[in-house]
Amino acid sequence: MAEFTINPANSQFETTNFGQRVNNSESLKAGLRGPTLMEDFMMREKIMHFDHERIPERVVHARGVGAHGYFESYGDWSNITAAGFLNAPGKKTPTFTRFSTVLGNKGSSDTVRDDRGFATRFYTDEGNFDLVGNVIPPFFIQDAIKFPDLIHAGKMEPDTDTPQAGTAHETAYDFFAEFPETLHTVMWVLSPRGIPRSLRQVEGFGIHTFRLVTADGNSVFCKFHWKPAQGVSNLLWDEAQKIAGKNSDFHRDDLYTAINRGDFPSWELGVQIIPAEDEFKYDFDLLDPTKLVPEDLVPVTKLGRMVLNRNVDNFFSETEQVTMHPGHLVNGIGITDDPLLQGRLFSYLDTQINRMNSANFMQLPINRPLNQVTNNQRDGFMQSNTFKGNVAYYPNALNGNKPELASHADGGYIEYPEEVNGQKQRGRPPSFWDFYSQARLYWNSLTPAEQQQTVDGFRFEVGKSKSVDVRRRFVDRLNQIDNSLARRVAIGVGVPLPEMVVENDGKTDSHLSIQNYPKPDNIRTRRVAILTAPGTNQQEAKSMYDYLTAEGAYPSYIGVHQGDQEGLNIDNTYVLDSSVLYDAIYIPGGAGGIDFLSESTSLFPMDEPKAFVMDAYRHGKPIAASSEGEQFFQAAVEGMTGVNGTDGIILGSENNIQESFKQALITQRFWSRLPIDQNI
Ligand code: HDE
Repeated sequence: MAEFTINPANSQFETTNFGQRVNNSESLKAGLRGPTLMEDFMMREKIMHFDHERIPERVVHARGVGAHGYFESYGDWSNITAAGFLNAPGKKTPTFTRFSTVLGNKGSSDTVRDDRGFATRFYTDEGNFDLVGNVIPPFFIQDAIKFPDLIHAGKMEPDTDTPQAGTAHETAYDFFAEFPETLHTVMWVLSPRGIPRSLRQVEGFGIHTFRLVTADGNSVFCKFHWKPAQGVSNLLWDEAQKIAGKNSDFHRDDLYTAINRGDFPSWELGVQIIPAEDEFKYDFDLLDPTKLVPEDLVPVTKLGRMVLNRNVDNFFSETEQVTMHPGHLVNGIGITDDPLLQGRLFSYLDTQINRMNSANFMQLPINRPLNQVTNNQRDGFMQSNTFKGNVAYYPNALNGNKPELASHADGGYIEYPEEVNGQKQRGRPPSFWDFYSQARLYWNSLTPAEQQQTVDGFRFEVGKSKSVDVRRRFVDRLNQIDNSLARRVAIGVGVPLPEMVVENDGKTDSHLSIQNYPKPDNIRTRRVAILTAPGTNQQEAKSMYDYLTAEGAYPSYIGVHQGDQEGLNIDNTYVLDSSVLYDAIYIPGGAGGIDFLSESTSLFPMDEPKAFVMDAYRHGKPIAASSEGEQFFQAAVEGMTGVNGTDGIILGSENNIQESFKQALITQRFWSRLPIDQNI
């Protein structure tokens, strides 16, 4: 993007768009107190441009954050694909990744409950390959023609334009209850997967079954996966809701900060490879996007690794103007007859022409491929190329038939010669008609604590429906998945407890739980609040701060006021910050601090330091306390009900708690502290 990059700091004079240097702080008037003159070209141009600054936001996935990076292939994968970016060990390809929520408008909060987009563009030598995926492996619907219905039901209700950014309302659950193929994905969104702790700690999925095709034309089916080196983690709903108010840019800030500090997040790109002869081997259809391929059945082969190492310079030019498209394919990667994918191939270009207001948006720096684009497409709004000569057609003798048509040998795209035969008809194959088995597989694969989070999620979301009929119909659908799940939700949303109609087959997959997901061996980027006040034991506070910093964590002192507080330089205060914005807390000793914190002060909301500790405790976060800090911890949590035990609570003297605190930070959350209401 270099030749289009402008650094205003290096530009001496302001000019108009046609290059005239100007002084445009005041408009041109007839007399200093007189009317503004129409002839003021500086004012007209400046205001006109401002009036046109906005473009339509994406109709879905409007809110996002992007970052540049690179992909590095682990090997030569030409045995399964002709894709050049995968054909040599160590081969590097630049990438751009955009994460997004789905339903909320551009200005909504990051931590809403939702699926999320995970879209990556590979700027390969052979053109752009866009892997436009999500963070949840199945999708809600089987056929693209239902997408407008799904989104109309899930987005704000049209009469009031509420609620913002989430499915916790009547029309969503009315639709889900009426259209049960949605249930598997609804289960995922309502589980902890729907509220990630960080966009660095999500998996990514291509969802559809794609094809990999070799240079010889051999093909296998594949599912794409992104596996985060940072592990997978989520928020609790109480945290997510509070964060939405405290910092609606929580996920964006988290990504920008980690990259700015050199803690580059990375993901391994993997594929589940399914040989052509196994197409009909499973009890689900590979073309049905509401199903995943359990990793216990088909393991993921890791092809390479992506590192995000550069933040955008300009949100609009890059993140907002990037136009990802599942139809941007490179040689060696092909599509299947998945009816959702087929419809997507139409939708993206169509919506982008609307949003970008010109057919030439692929010429923008963030969109154009690294290799040269040569074809006979011409003109259109904002054409920025100057094409020489009089030939814009093929075949042509005048230009010696240039640009030529590329054969496979020349690197031309290899279409897999799939046989197609059938009667024209609407409908879906019988192999698409099972809506409950994988929803059950997912439910069964969650740990008891994750199941509780999911039940709580349903109680909240379904409970937001004013219509008792919608709540009852939805609970009846859940009952097709699992009776205990349905009963636990039913009691919360005030509908009759359903009798069992299907036996749970007990099937599980060992790769679906977050709690059991492999953890990184370090605490890099973990945010830790060190609670201080006048009288805090400086030595203890500083020692923990230095230890955590050396381990790569991000500690912050929380103080009573900003600036110098008895030698500690305080950035964050009990007014600015809350426990929900941190992964863990530490309470150093110091008698003065304890006394001070136990009194109310107008410098922070009443009992805020105690609320810090109480929230961290009931959210299952690691808490360390030393010396008198331990007494403050006990005083804060005394009398709390429902929270269980001391897992992840590290009390003791200054030095012997540091290593245990580190181990607790690796665990990240102590689910055992959270209550469970299993037997209803
Ligand atoms: Fe999208 N989707 N989608 N989608 N989608 C868009 O394209 C659409 C689907 C996904 O960061 C839109 O440029 C249809 C599945 C992501 O720029 C639009 C269907 C998956 C992004 C569109 C689907 C996705 C989009 C809106 C059903 C996961 C954001 C703006 C057939 C595999 C990309 C735009 C970015 C964006 C249509 C289903 C992921 C309207 C019709 C399944 C990550 O074209």
